[in-house]
Amino acid sequence: MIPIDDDEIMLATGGLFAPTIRYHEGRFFVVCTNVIHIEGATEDKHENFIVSTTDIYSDKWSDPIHFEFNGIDTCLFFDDQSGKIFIHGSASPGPMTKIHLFEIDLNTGKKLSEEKKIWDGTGGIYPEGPHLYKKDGYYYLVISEGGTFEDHCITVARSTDIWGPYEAFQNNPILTARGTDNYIRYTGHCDLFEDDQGRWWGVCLGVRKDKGSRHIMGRETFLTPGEWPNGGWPSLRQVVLNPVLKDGTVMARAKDPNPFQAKSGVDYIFIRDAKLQEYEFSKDKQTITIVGSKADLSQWKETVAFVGIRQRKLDAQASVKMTLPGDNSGLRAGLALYKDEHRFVRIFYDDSTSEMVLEVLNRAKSISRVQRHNFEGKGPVEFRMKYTETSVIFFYSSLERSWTSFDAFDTLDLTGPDFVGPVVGIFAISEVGNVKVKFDNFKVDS
Ligand code: 6LW
Repeated sequence: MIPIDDDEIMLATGGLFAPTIRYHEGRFFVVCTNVIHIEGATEDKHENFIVSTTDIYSDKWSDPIHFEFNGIDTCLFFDDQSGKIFIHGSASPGPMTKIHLFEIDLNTGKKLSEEKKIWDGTGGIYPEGPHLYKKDGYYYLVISEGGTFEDHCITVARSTDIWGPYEAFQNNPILTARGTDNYIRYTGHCDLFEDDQGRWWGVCLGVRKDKGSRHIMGRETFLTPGEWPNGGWPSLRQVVLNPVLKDGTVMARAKDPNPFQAKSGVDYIFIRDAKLQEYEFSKDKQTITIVGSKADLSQWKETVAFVGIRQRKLDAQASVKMTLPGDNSGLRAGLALYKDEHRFVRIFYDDSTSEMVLEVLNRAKSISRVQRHNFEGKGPVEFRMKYTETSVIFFYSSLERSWTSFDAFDTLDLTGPDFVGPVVGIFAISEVGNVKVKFDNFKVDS
């Protein structure tokens, strides 16, 4: 647990940190870091790797090419001047991480040069998220500083030599929401790109933080317009929900249904290394049968019989129908709004007490609440979760009982300094072992 500003606590964060996508000579590359916490160790283990594909929508990627780098936020740069390929990243240890660079053999992951520090930012903590660009004869290095939350910002430096020395822009940061009461805050970790009309944009992380400090979705990805004059420095507009471009165009979210629909099942998320042999998905992905795990959501060592989809909207709903496997299954199974092993809310059927249960847990805020309803139903049970920016309410119904709800809870109960937002998932826990639970029509609005 890491204390953060205004005595909030950031809980252990691990797994895949910020990936970068790059395109070069017909191939898409994703470079990323899997951050592993080793119990009792003071340093995280950083597994850096590159995967690639010629068709980004094919869902067919190469095996990972691993490479040695003690840090996160690795990014690829293809230098048209030298024909060389470079990795740059945020080298540990923190909080004063450094931006390092080295040449790499993309086929083997082997370092082809020594690894050198090229910049340590403008003095903010955690210089990270480095992205190199070549423009008008300069190498531009855009990074994030200030840490993930209130002080997050974007700074830039440039050099005529990729190895430096890099000269910092006099008017850094080029993007930050610190010290404002904007709705969109914690903006940082930005990648710049030019669209096919020659307009520059920044795609960055941030949160939607309401006046009550709720930001249940955690960090989301935002797009903001920028400028990058020839020979000059890049600039970015403060991130707002619907930016108005110079030509008067108002940028708005894609109309529902969202055209960016993932192929069914490709957005399923599991907890740690799932035992996929214990999941059965029907061809149309509408029926999911899972074998209950002994490990519960609240522990952090083993995988759990859980499969979910990221919550993508503030005001929406999720639902699923569950068929109970019969008596003495020792089963606890249902629908969860899950952030991590310390923070989740779940509605579930408890076979050992024949009750419907709502559990709200957030160890970082010392919140632990349970509500129980007697439930004698035997047929299929339907669960529903309706959520808005400020509150969530869980319902259940069965052949024997019409829709019944538990008390709504404030999203502030699950809000906290974290990297990502919640996952809505189905789960099945059983001490008995080999208890199969069938879920139908699992839907999360997107
Ligand atoms: C990302 C790092 C960060 O790797 O968050 O806030 C990490 N900064 O740059 C996860 O997105």
